[in-house]
Amino acid sequence: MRAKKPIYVTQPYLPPLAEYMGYLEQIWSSKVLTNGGPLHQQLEDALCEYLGVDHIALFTNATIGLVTALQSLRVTGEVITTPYSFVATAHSLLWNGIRPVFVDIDPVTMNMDPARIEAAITPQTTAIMPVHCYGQPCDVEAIQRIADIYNLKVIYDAAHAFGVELNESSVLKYGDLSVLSFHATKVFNTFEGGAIVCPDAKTKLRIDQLKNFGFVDETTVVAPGINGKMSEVNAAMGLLQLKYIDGAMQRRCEIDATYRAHLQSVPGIRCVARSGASKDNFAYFPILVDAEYSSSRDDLYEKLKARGIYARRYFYPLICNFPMYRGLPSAHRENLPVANQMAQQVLCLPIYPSLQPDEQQDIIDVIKEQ
Ligand code: T4K
Repeated sequence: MRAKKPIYVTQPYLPPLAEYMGYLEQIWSSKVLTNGGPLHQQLEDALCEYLGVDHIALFTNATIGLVTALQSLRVTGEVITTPYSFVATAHSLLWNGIRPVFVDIDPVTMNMDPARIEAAITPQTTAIMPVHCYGQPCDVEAIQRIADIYNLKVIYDAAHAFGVELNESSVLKYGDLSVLSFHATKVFNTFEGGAIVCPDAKTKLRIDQLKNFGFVDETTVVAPGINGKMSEVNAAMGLLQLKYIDGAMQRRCEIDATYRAHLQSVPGIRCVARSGASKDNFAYFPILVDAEYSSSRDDLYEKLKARGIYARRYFYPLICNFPMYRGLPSAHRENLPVANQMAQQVLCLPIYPSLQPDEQQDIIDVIKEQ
């Protein structure tokens, strides 16, 4: 059996093109293409309302958002982070001249294990950068307790956590700053894009200056800022996506439930639990393939690929195993047994609103073939 057309791990949600054209006409008529234009301002307001947060600074992508978040809080020295993430998490540290210190993850949530943080703190540690991996909330209370004791900043890489709530409130409110990604592959997309969720207007103002080269007015530059601004065409896509986001998330929820119903009885396949959030976004569908399954994770990955189903091994290889990180003392395999094991077992299955029921059934059938 071969899938009729390629099935990717994700496909962007695309709202009706005719509605997008309406926004383009507005841009053509205003002639404002970027630098904090009207649609950019509208999207910041709309996102604050939708997400239930007070201040948002839009960005050109999450990577530049992470780099700027660290710069805005003047983080230096060492930052404790997770190796089980997309490489942009640690790259944002290197771009600030900061040394990443990797700690292991929890085998159930796949997030940074708070019990490992204290032992990794040194006099050089200034912050913690956890990731809400797959949109699953970190143990935010435990992380904050440690941060308070040692006077550390907490910057969440919330690239996967759009719309996620914990105890009926946005998970983006925890820590000093949270950084979202609006990349094409994300639950909510602006083609490319991202945002920093800020706790107050003063912090947002500094971040807005840093994403605009460090300008505070026409003739004054106060810091070596970057160009991190979101353009009007990206903001327009965001405004349009917001109209349809609840339906898109509902469809993801149904796909998640169907996978769980069909795969829970397959020996050697474990669906990663999604239990932490009071509102979930179903951003990814990771499974863990263990020795009980009839083949290895990589054989299953190749078998799916041969049928036109492009599952992905997020996050293999671990960040700490890339050449620019593997020399760090914290990158040693013995320091990160859980992350190393999960990276060998994980496979993210396709999940996106336009995935058709027969396509999902094909995926399930291939996994069930022994
Ligand atoms: N922190 C975390 C935890 C992250 O996961 C990410 C990004 C970041 C920070 C940085 O965020 P940004 O700076 O990107 O805003 C993808 C994404 O490029 C990346 O944004 C994402 N995480 C990462 C987990 O996945 P790739 O290299 O796997 O993407 P790619 O191009 O192979 O796309 C996957 C599939 O999606 C394709 O097979 C087909 C489909 N696709 C993709 C694109 C780009 C489409 O159908 N249309 C598209 O336009 O990294």
